[in-house]
Amino acid sequence: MATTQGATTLRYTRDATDRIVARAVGGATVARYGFSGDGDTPDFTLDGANNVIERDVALVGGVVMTKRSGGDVWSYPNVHGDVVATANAAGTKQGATLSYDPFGSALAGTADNAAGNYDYGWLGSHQRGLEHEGSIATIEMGARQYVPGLGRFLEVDPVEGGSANAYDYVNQDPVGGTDLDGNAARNQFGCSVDWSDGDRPYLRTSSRHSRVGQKARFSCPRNPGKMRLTITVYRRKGWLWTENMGSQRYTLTGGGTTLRPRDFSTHCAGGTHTYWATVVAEAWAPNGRYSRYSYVTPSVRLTC
Ligand SMILES: [Ca+2]
Repeated sequence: MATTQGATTLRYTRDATDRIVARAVGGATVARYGFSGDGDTPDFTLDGANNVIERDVALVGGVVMTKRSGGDVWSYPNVHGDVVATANAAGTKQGATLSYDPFGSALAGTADNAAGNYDYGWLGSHQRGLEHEGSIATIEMGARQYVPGLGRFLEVDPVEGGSANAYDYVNQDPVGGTDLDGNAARNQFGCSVDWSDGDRPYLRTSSRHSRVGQKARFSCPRNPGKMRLTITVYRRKGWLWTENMGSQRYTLTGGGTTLRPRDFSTHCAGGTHTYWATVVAEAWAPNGRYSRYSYVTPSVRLTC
């Protein structure tokens, strides 16, 4: 894929698994990226003449060491995984402390920890490449390019329902969630919700109970038992206000949970009213932070 901005043309070459294996600026290949495993984080970098110029070593705690003939660079992340400081081979901090706005725009410069103007900054401990050759920085998020200045992806979501809309990034919660592969929003412990497996949540209600159903699949492989689903049914009461008909909560367990339609034991009010329900899924991290996914069902008109 090639992108041209002003006089600068960038081209990435990808392999069969969509990993970037070469980067060209102005038609000349300036870097090739090599991998030693099946992930999309490069382990070594070659120049245009196929000489190995760098090796990337991912260390515990999210530290990434860039081994270079010109001197190793150590990149240290914050708790979000953003590179906030670099040190040289002697352990001496280089330059100012780096910082970013919530959506990833660099506020205090860019680290030089990879070849050329393609470095690791925001989410740099995950080796998400920051392309800063041109004046508009982009971040390579797996399947898609992300523009931190916009908080949006440049391409449509390859997985329908992976986030709030086709270009949205992690439901606009860039602090609590990530989308490292560009396919679906995940919270910091890898939890995600996939609405694409069936209908959106719906509400059916009767004189005896309401039924809120959907087929969303919640996946929380590293954090089982830490998700909760809350269903709340509302009734429109007059033009300006609504009545909360009550909530029910369900704790989700297991590495992946497919929700089935749920009965909800609220009673229909007398007369003809409009009802709707909110479905909120929350995933907790051990430190108390959580990600939230919410959906409002279409409203239904019912006479009891
Ligand atoms: Ca660089």
